[in-house]
Amino acid sequence: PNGKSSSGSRQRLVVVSNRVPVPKDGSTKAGGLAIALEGALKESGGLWFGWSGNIVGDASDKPEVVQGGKITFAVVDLTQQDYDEYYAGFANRALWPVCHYRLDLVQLERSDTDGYFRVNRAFAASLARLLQPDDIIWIHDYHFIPLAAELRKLGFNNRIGFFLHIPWPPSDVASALPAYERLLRGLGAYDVVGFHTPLDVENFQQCLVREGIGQPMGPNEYQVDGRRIRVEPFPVGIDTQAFARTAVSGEKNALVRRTKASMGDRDLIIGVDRLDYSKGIKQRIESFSCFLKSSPAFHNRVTYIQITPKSRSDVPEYKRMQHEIAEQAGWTNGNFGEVDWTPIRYVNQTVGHAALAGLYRMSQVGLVTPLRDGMNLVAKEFVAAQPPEDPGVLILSRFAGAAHELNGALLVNPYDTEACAAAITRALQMPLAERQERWITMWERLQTNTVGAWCRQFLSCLADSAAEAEEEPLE
Ligand code: GDG
Repeated sequence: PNGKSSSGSRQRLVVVSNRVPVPKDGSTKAGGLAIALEGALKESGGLWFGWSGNIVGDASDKPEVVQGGKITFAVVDLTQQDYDEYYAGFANRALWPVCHYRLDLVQLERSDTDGYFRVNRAFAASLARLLQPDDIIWIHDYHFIPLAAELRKLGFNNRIGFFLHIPWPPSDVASALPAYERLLRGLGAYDVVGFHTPLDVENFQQCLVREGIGQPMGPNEYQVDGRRIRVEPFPVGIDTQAFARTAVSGEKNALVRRTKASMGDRDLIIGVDRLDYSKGIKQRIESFSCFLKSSPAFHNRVTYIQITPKSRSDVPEYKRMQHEIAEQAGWTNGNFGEVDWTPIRYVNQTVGHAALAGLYRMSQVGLVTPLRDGMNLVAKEFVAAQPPEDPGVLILSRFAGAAHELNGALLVNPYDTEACAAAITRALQMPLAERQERWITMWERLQTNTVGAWCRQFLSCLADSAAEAEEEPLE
């Protein structure tokens, strides 16, 4: 999409992600990120490759190819063993907890580590069937760290970039990963490695240097195993204008109207998260209980809606957490609720996109308090959905990547339940002028740092890295 190939034609973009939004019945159903990637793919005509989502008895390495307009979608299946070891095992029980600083939840199985590298090798072999020499390749997320190294082994010299959607921890934490050095060298096989925040970049650089794997070559540039890599922050955004429009039209949504009617004149606090321990939902409910305890004047004056679709239910840590959170919510309602008032409406359901945007818009407070989060798009969506004449207040964890950008939020330490409770009280009492002042700085930021800008910046960095490599080849 950026730059020309040696033959002078536009280079094709190849995107790799674990799940691929293959169009069904001629239409795609995709979130903001998928839409942005689709936009980039359409520009040059592109290929989107990944897992089909299917588990089969005998997986073929020949991808199934579906044409959707200018984009070619190509997917492969996994066997049950692949899924258990690569996905539920190494990706979700080793990489996910370590990258979210949760060493207490790490499960190390040698077979999972082997499975992770084996499946990456198999993905590389399948993708190799479709690749052209000039393709520019953008690989997404923790499922595919070793993919570039496997492609290099097969002889591909293409420009390959990697973006990690989750945090990268400091070296003391990261080194708890099995095959730590191999993963770092795997990341060294990319031309550009991108993270959400400067902190993630700093942590990763520390890992490269401490392990003696990367030699600094210049600002954000390292030499790893004879290759040059760039390591940069690219904070992901949303399609801000489109989301704001959806929120306005979402006010007319039937669910939003029914919810509004059921609230009476109570204020609304909203939380939206996949059911994941990184999101700090249990601590958040504790904070809300603490708020109710310390502020009786707000009893029956406020409702907290927590929308929490289930996620990764086949991973035991997630199952355990589902019970804990449900118990916590039930306890709070039993303890503080009244016959005509349920303090928390806790739902394990997915809400439609327009309804969600409409619910954000009618909320006085957005509670986004992950214990650790790469970025957190809910925080950005909440801000984008607010009415400028009467904006709600965002309470945001300082451990979300979004905290680096959204400094108009009330930043909190999510482990400090009393401080979070005080922030809820402050948000509910905040004067209009202060709410507007805080909101406008965040809104302006979200106008610039959109998901489209994120895509363009990453791809232009990847294209520049190619130009630099030609100008100054390594000895
Ligand atoms: C990973 C990183 C990073 C949630 N419930 C419903 C619903 N959602 C949508 C939200 C939002 C998205 O899902 C969640 O995105 P987040 O960014 O908050 O979190 P992760 O899923 O953990 O994403 C994260 C992200 O990748 C991008 O790089 O920001 O740090 O962990 O868009 O709105 N959407 C609808 N109904 C729901 O019930 N329609």
